[in-house]
Amino acid sequence: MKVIQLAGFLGSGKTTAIIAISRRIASDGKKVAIIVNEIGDVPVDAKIVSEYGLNVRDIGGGCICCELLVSLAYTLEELAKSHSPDYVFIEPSGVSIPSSIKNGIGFVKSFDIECGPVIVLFDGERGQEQLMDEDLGKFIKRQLAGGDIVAINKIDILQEELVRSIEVLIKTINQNARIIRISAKKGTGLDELVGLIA
Ligand SMILES: Nc1nc2c(ncn2[C@@H]2O[C@H](COP(=O)(O)OP(=O)(O)OP(=O)(O)O)[C@@H](O)[C@H]2O)c(=O)[nH]1
Ligand SMILES: [Mg+2]
Repeated sequence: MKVIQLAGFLGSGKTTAIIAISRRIASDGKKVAIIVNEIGDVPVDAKIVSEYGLNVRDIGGGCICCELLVSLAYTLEELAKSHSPDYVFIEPSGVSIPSSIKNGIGFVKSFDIECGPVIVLFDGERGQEQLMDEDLGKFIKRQLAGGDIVAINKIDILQEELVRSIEVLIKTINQNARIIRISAKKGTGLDELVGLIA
């Protein structure tokens, strides 16, 4: 069971990307499960995701990178026992810290679990403006720094020049990440992304 975290700030396209990637992997005959973390009361995203016939667990009422880290470990164990999926995608809330969740996955030791790469989505439409805000910018940088793969999303609505400047910017924040371009909505770049995680 390979566990892949797909992080990114609010509205960066996590749910759209997870559905698109999961459907690709599932169509190859692999079993996929998804864990969604919603801070608010209503697990809207979990409902959306389960409509696609994917196995979904929703952890609500708090953040899985802090107070609900144990719930995450428990949910992973439960999923492994009940469904033994090949892949589990985690959509943390938009305000979570990827490295903390990675540590939480490390707590799960009772079965065969492989920690896959951490993917951080960068919102190509709003991310540059968000980075310019002092506090928000610091937070988004911290998220980006935690990614093994940084995927610049929404390239379907971006000019080439802008995408290039975003790539340069991300390299200054995270020298080690593999930076790719995707459109979760149109499917561009998703084969490459699946190739990097599968
Ligand atoms: N143009 C464009 N819009 C996108 C793309 N991916 C996502 N969106 C849009 O961005 C908005 C947010 O997408 P979501 O997938 O809900 O983003 P999210 O990161 O899950 O959002 P939260 O869970 O609320 O943090 C929606 O209106 C999507 O349709 C993309 O590749 N291109
Ligand atoms: Mg979402």
